[in-house]
Amino acid sequence: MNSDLVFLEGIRDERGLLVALESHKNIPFDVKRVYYLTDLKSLEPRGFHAHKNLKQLAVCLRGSCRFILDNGFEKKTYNLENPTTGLLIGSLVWREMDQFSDDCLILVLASELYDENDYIRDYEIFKKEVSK
Ligand code: T46
Repeated sequence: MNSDLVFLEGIRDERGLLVALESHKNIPFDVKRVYYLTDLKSLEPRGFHAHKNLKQLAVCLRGSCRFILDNGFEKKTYNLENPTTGLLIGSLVWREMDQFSDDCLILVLASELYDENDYIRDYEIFKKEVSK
């Protein structure tokens, strides 16, 4: 799978924790877009799509959540609950997110600007795309 957890080294001192995210240092792409998800509902799963080209790094800055990634051949579940753990999500990976804690805050860094044409929202079309 072209997706995995990455450890994001932080700098901790008596004042708290600072984690720096830098393109081509701990993020393997140029960051063109940043967004965050909050006010999530534990019973309202999200995702259910893949992207043709987009690569992303998701970090659960506060609280916890679950990502289920599927490359069409293999499915993996990741529990994110730590601001020093990032989940790199490659292109052509179907994602579903759920089990959001009430305080969950997810930061996402993306390799491309928002483009609805990059989405594959139909699982059967996704399966055909990865089987090419
Ligand atoms: C992913 C997870 C973690 C924008 O206008 N700009 C944006 O940058 C994004 C990401 C979304 N939108 C619009 C598109 C929809 O009308 O916001 C609405 C919700 O987006 P979406 O249904 O894609 O949200 P999620 O939470 O299902 O998925 C998003 C990302 O799309 C996805 O790539 O990995 O967050």
